[in-house]
Amino acid sequence: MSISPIKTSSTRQSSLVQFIKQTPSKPRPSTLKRDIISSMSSDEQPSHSRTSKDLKHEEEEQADERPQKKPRHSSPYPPPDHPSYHLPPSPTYNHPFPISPVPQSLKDNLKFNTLPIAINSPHQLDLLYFKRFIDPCVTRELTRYLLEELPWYRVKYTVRGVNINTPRYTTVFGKDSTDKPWNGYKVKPRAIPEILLLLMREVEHVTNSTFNFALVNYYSSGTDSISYHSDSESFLGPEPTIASLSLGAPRDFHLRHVKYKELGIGVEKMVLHDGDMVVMRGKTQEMWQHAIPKRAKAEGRINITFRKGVVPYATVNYNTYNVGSGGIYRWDGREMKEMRSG
Ligand SMILES: O=C(O)CCC(=O)C(=O)O
Repeated sequence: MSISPIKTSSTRQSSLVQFIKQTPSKPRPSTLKRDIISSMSSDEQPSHSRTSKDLKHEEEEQADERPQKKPRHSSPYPPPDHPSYHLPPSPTYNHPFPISPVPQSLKDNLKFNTLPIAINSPHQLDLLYFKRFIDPCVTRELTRYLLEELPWYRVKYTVRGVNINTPRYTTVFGKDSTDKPWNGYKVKPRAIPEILLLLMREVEHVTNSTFNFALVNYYSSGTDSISYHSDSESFLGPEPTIASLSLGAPRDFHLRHVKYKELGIGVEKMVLHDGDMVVMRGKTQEMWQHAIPKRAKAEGRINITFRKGVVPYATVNYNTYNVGSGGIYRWDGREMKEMRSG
């Protein structure tokens, strides 16, 4: 892989040197035209909506040129020889209640922007950013479907005697890539629902990766958040690729280097909008932490991450911290309501 410096055409000079990576062509699109890193204060515009007229114009042109793609094959279910996701005994395996079939209108309108912008820094931040990866014509219906159909949890757990209330709704589907059978776990791994498989198939294609977990967060307001962490869990293997989709209201996404104080590296700030996808690759998880900080005001936002767990503990960990042992919440059209048990 060769790395060559590029000059920025932006009106604002980033404090970081900017690089464009010549990524392997297969099957990543070869049109990684620009490489943008934002080093800005939180009240500035994100790099993808800079006010520079030229840049905006260029982005609009690029958006117009983007091929809008339909999903590639008719079945959402991965083939039996999928390298990461071993098919569950049934498509609804261990779902706590039936998930309605995906409406045909939703399937028909699912289209994707497959052209990313590479975001890299000399400090081993390695991201791909797909602006409006999911076509805006379908994100509303998709968001509502996920809110209404998925089982949600507000997980409580204890770490070294401290009680933690997870400050967001969570849920998870999938199983690690080992041959351990689906019914061989104390926790109950749950089949990935059809809608998430449809998304996963497209994400796998554009990232040249395979996945076996879909973790879903719902931030119901600005007080819901996720604090700085990295997903460098050993159960994902070295240099994991994690694809992260956003639906609904915009939220700030912050990244900081693990040695940001010692090295004097500023926080990198982006705003993630409805339909956007960020793919974290390479050493990003090892060298950087990310967060969705609390905000005084924010509407609801869903986040879906696709990941690949490589040992059984991935299944145990993800279910423990995203499903837990408490009650199930369902969306009633206005808000989350805890289901009555029994
Ligand atoms: O909501 C997001 O964009 C980030 C989610 C995240 O960091 C996580 O689930 O580990």
